[in-house]
Amino acid sequence: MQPAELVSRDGALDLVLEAAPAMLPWRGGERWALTYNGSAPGPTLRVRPGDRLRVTLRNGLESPTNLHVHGLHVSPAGASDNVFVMVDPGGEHVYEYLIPADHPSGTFWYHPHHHGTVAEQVAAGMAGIIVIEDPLDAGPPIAGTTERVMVLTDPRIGTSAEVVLGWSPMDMMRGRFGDGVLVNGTAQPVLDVATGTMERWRILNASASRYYPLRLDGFRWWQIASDGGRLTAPVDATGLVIAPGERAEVLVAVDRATTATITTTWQAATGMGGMDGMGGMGGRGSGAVETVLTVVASGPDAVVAAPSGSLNRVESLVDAVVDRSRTFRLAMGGMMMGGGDGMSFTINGASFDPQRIDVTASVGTVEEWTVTNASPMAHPFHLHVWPFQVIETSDRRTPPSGWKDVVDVPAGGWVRLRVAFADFAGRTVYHCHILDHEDRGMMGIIEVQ
Ligand SMILES: [Cu+2]
Repeated sequence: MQPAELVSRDGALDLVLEAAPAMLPWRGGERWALTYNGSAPGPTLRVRPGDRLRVTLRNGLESPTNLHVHGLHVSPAGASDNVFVMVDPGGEHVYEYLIPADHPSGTFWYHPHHHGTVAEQVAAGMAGIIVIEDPLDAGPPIAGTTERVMVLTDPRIGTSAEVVLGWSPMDMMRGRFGDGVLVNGTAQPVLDVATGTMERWRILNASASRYYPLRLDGFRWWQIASDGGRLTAPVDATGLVIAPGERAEVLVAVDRATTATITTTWQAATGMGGMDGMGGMGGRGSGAVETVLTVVASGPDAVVAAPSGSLNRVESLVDAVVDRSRTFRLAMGGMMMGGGDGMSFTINGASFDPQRIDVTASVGTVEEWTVTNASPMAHPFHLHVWPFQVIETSDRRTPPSGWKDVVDVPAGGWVRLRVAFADFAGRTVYHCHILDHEDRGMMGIIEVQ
């Protein structure tokens, strides 16, 4: 159930990622997918702070692609995390990422980012996890836990490109919702675990559009990390919602022999219910419950202590001097009912233009960004390269104590975040992580000088 894993050695990991369609095993038959190295998700890349990660991306697709290392704090320039690179069908590009020696450990990921083909390629399977390992993993509460990655996707299931890529304009406007949630490419897997153990799951939402409110019945669980690594202390994971692009690392205390399930609810927490009148979510009503994963625990009951104490020191930006404040207005406009082709997706009134720099910021400054959303859908807002901290939200969620790179902006609401442009100059993007919205223009360019 775990993806293949490639691990750095002597400070380097050098690999080839071949983007290509493939037939994957599916319920005794096969399903068509877009893959990295023949699998969906692609291999997990396991590296350490200070490593050099070199990826030769080969494009065996029929459309242009490229590669983005989501959440990594690396240069956006040259052969590093440069989203303006385009790799044509049949072509290749060598990416080289120098991971800073002080890079936070955590769960990051890679996926295509060529404007216009992102949603199609990610929704059809192209995503993989990057783990940055943590020297602190040898201590409590992590030492002795059983680590697993869980990539949540919801592709369309079919035996041909025509079926899997056959989305309607309405699907693209509302977001692509496939034929049910998969964990590492498998529907409703069963995980056998032993009592008396602590499970550690790195959960990634690699879906193109779908939010996952997750509920675990049967065991206690705690969130210990979000997008950019560890929280300052464990928090009860009840009520965990993972937006597209987000990650959550959790600990699960397996203290008794039972069968536990993780379930998700259709869009319950996102304000997306209001979109149901526009055709429903893949035919399912808001509030429908779906099983994600079943955990079967066996063995004698055992006490598994709750994680406690400090996990991490995170320098808070709450009291930082703010050098500049900006507002980003996310908006959807145009024809709502006419099939979607007339829709516009904008930030501050403008659709993405690769020739236009929307924001110029300076290395060494801290900025406060207010991201507003006047539309009837939630939008997950993502900034490349520079992680941020969430300061305040309109729905009064408690801001997570760690670094983030995606934050849900609720329908009709706003979030306030702070970004420290401590290092790296260059040009990159911020955008909505409902990938069809990004492909249709809800994206802007930032240049840091
Ligand atoms: Cu959006």
